[in-house]
Amino acid sequence: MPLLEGSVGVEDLVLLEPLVKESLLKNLQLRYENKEIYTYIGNVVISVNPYQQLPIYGPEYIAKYQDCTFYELKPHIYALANMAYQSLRDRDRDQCILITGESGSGKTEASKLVMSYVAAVCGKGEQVNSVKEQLLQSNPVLEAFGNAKTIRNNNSSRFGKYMDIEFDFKGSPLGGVITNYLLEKSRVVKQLKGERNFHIFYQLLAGADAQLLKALKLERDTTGYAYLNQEVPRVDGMDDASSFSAVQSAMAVIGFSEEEIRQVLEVTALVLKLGNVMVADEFQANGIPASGICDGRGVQEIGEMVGLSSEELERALCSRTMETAKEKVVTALNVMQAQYARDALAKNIYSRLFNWIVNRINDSIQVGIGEKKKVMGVLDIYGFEILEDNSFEQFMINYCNEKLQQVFIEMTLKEEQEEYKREGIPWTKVDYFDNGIICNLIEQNQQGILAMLDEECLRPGVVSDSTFLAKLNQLFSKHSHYESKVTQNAQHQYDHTMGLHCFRICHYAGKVTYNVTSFIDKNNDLLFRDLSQAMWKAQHPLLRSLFPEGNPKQASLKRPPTAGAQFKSSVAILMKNLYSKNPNYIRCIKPNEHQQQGQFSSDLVATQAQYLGLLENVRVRRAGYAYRQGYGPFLERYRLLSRSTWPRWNGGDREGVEKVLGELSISSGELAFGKTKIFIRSPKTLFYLEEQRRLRLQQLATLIQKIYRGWR
Ligand code: AOV
Ligand code: MG
Repeated sequence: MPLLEGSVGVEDLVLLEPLVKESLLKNLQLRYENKEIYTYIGNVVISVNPYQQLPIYGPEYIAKYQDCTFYELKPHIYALANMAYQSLRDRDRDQCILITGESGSGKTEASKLVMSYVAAVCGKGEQVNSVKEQLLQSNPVLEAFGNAKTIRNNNSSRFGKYMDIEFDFKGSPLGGVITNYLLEKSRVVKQLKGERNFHIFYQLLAGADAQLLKALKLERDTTGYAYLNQEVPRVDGMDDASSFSAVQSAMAVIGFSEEEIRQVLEVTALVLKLGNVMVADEFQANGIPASGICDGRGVQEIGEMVGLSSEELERALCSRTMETAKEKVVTALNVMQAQYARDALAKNIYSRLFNWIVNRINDSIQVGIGEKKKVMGVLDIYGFEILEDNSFEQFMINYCNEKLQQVFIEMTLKEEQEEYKREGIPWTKVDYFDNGIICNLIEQNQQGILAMLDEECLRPGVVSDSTFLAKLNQLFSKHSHYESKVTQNAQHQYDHTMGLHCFRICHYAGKVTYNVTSFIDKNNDLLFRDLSQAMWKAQHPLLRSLFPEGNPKQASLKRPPTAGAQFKSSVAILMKNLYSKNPNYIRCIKPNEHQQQGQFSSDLVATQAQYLGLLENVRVRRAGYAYRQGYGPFLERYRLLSRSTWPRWNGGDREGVEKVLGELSISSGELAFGKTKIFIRSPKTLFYLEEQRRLRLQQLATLIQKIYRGWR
């Protein structure tokens, strides 16, 4: 076979010849340059972000893919969505669609394509359509509150999302459940150079009419807000004002009442205004410096908006109450502490608001208990990130990606090899990197980095980010995927890029240096009780409901789990859920760092192809066979192709399959007979079988018509 078949490269990398890194890249590039952004490895879809609208989506294309089997048309996300949906509907297998790739590679767009495809092909009727609308409209709402412009992606997801779409036995959608993972809430109070806060803030300021702005006591100009990075008020190609009306109508479609929408916007405005609350030095009567609020009007406005006295709010922001068994001691906070308290409050209000919105959407789309369901899960998380300065958030995000890579390895590569073993088919072992060792380094009970972090957070005595780092250095100095200044010095490696407060993990997708500053604090994620109690005292129903622990009657002394522990357990639940379903993979690739169409940076793609393990994936797939099916169903589908098995066959399934394939004289190298399944090497043989079947069906139909006419 020539290196590249036709001018646009091979559609399935399994057919690539010779199979080496260079030809794989060249193939992806050639396709990309011809606007063929999708390529298969067997049933895995590789998607290279086009950064332009291609005319390959919409009803016409959906209709085309709906009537075809997976390999019949050009590779497309629609083909994958179709295969998953049909398998769910006709074979009663729960599905999950796993979309991975680094930040800006196109995961969120891919997930929306999957959802819109499924919505277009499943079920009909008024009731069903309204469910579909609600499911689809959850996207703009969650993107407004959970996405932001970053250096890597103008619409970057800053939270992880897993959505189960639930269907009845006929394949009509009943509703769904959304699970969200760790919003990057530090963004609420601070953004990196060139980045923005969450979209909703800008949308609100740009899109609210004068009346709404007045009611929320906001100014239209973004420059007045300390929490909004002043460099980038706008993003190219993004219309904040029109997005705002889209978000409002989406909320209405989902079922938020007008009152609920108003309250959500009030809380959003509250966060912005909180950022402008200035804390400055004051002196107590005894001369000890303490903090006070110097912009009284802001606090008063906030107080009026949420029904809280300004004294109460000021007290909560500027002092801290310590309770012992016997007495209460109130201490004044210094300016730094008070600013910290203010920012902690803003972050907490916003992230709790986000959770509330997700729960509210779930209330609308949830399915009645007891209805028999089939499920399709769609996973779209934040992609792997390497920034200049990586903190706790990147650590969590990359940990999650590490786990997903493990799912991919286990479910695709390992499963493929094991299936061959089970079926007794000869197999040449393909080596691939198993990242289990890195997952363990991070998450192992009592011994992993997260466990060490928790230990430091809970340990009495003086703890700090440095004691945490010291502990890691001591424990992991010999670990092959851990590095730090200390371990490097011990090995006489002098790397100037590594700071003293840093540790580095060699992730499957590359080395990332994490700065431990604030790890303890972010993991603790504690809010001074004064603040939660003040919020609970507010008259504003939504705000108040976000702080149930502020209720003195409910205040428990039990410490809530740390942010890391919560994240780890939600990731574990996610993994269990994914393992219980039939996986379908979309591997997204980012073609360049500039969010530009038509640019294909070979180096950048090569790195991604390498860590996504594309070559190993093709090798495994090729060492093997592109297609396999149990003898029973295979015979059922193709037995009409042989005189021995049609119209009647009394022998065993396997013998039947041998007869059919023998009569079609398919070369024996193309086939392997496993214990329970037939394996076919190339997709071409499958096309051939399908084509023969189609012709035969036509023949039979004509025959039946003839007989029928004869009878009349
Ligand atoms: P991500 O989800 O993988 O990043 P997105 O799906 O947000 O990446 O894609 C980034 C941008 O690339 C989008 O806003 C589009 O402009 C463009 N894009 C992606 N896929 C397509 C497509 N199929 N057709 C046209 N344009 C596309 V992150 O959320 O940052 O990891 O955390
Ligand atoms: Mg995204």
